Amino acid sequence: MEPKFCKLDKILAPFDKKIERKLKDIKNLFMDEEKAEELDQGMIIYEVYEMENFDINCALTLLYPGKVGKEYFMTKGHYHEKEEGEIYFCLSGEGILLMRDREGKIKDIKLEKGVVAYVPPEHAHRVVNTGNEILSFLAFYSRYAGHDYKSIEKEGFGAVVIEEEGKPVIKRGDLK
Ligand code: PAN
Ligand code: ZN
Repeated sequence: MEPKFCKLDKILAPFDKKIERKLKDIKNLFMDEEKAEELDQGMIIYEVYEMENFDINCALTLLYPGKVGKEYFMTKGHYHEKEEGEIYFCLSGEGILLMRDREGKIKDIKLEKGVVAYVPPEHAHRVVNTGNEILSFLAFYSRYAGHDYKSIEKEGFGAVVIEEEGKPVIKRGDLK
């Protein structure tokens, strides 16, 4: 097992894996799917740079600012397949970390530079960019945690973050 390092110069470098999510990949997550169809499908909503290690992975997410209608850009959101928690560390921007337990109860933490947040096991998590600049954050999680996207795709998250009178508002309920 060799020690390894990454440099945080906008991206983790050298990183092992890069994921790009474009609007076309996640348009079905937004409430107003018609509006999503009207926008540029090739627009990048977020990028993830992952450093894979022996047991603990580290990933940098760059989530771009923007909205589909009133709804802010966001990540897909997932549960971990194993009962594993995760640490988020916000580097820049403004946003909301949404968490949903298995009963559908929603919790949230405001993200801004310097916030370290713990996502408990059995909580789906999604990040929403409520600001005008890139929201960047690091995530630290078990390499063996696994990502379950299907449950959220099937059940929905149960909360959306929309802009009302220029401010982000979390709407809970039987929403997407
Ligand atoms: C993060 C997320 C990253 C992208 O690294 O994977 O922000 O979000 P989605 O995976 O929901 O598309 C994390 O939570 N890792 O476990
Ligand atoms: Zn995660």
